[in-house]
Amino acid sequence: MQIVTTHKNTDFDGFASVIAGTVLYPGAIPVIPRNINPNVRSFLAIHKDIFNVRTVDDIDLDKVSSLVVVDVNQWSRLDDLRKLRTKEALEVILWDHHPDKGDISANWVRHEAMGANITLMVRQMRREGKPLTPVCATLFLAGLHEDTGSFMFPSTRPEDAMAAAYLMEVGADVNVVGSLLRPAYGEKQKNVLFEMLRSEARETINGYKVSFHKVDIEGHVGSLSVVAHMCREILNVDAVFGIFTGQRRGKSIVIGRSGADGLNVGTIMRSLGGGGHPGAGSAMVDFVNPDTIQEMITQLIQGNQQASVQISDLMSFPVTTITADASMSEFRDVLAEKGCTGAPVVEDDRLVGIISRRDFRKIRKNKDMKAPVRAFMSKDVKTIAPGKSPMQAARLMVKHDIGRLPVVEDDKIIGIVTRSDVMLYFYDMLPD
Ligand SMILES: [Mn+2]
Repeated sequence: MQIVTTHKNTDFDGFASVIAGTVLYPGAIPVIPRNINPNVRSFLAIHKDIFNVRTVDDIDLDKVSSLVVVDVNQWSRLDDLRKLRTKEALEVILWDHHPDKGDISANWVRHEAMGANITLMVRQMRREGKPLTPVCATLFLAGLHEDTGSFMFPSTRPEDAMAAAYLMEVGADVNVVGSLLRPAYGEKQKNVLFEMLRSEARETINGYKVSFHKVDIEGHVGSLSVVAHMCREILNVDAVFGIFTGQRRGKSIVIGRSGADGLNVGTIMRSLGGGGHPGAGSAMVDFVNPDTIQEMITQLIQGNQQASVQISDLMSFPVTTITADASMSEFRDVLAEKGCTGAPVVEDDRLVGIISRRDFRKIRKNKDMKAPVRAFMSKDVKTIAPGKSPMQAARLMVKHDIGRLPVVEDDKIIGIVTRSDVMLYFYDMLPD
């Protein structure tokens, strides 16, 4: 007997991948964990007859000779089927898209980092020319949207969008996808969200706006990840960490959501013993006080950040400067000669202002061209230190509506960073 299964707390990507498994391995029986996400549960309530899924209770484990594992790479996340780990002569086939390597060693593996696991399986079905029903295509598209945050999570790959295009071509219904993914949001979730907003503690860690929310929860509340996601949308911070206590004695559930490229929640959650993607993750932490968890996350973000790109990696140097006494026409010549659009203004090697091409607009009469740069420069110069992040530079530029930031260390200008340097970084086009 061959079975296909996925991780506990099954989401649409996991469930879609199980169904895709039954298409790719005809005859394989779909086995889902007892614990599945509420919106997948309501989907199944309506579509039960179509998919004929079983749970582990319906399966005689002794008869299983082949196990297809999808959208997960760790035995511990497999419900009771993890008992198969020690079974001899069991064939294991693994399909996974999580960037880390787990502990399931398989006879056959397809492991590629993608936004969604279903992407890998749709690509294969397409290659093999497997026909798909519109219902299947719709379910698969729901998995794709959910795991990629509708193609906006940093983990999204071009292949995800290509798989989505194919699914739409073969009849996936985007209206149904929209209603399937509507979050399970009720009275309990609303109370938790209000409590999260009330308990907000915001910090700037290495240039990222991060908010922590320590919330004590009475009884069981599902869909906490949905609430954490909504919380981040409302606060518009780079990352949100909900630290929930009280659900299980002695344990805290930590749920993180990030929208910032360099702040990988999955890595942080793995360090706390959990898992996830760059944009979303969670961990169950034993016997730790919530303040300690916040401290641990803060340190992980700091550590995480040290290896990443700093202003000193993007800045240009040496810097073309101009003296405050130089005339505007000399400044015009410098711009033409150096091909730049502005320059820091110095006096005795000290930074006293900044001037750009735009400042020529202030010139009314011809003789103004003979006036010194100091008369037209802006004296309120914003600078940045070389160790800061591109995100911090971008924030300063937006906040003060400026296009260039001198990079200053020990009162000396060591470089300059412009809008286009920062933009190149964010679009991932920096030369290596
Ligand atoms: Mn997935």
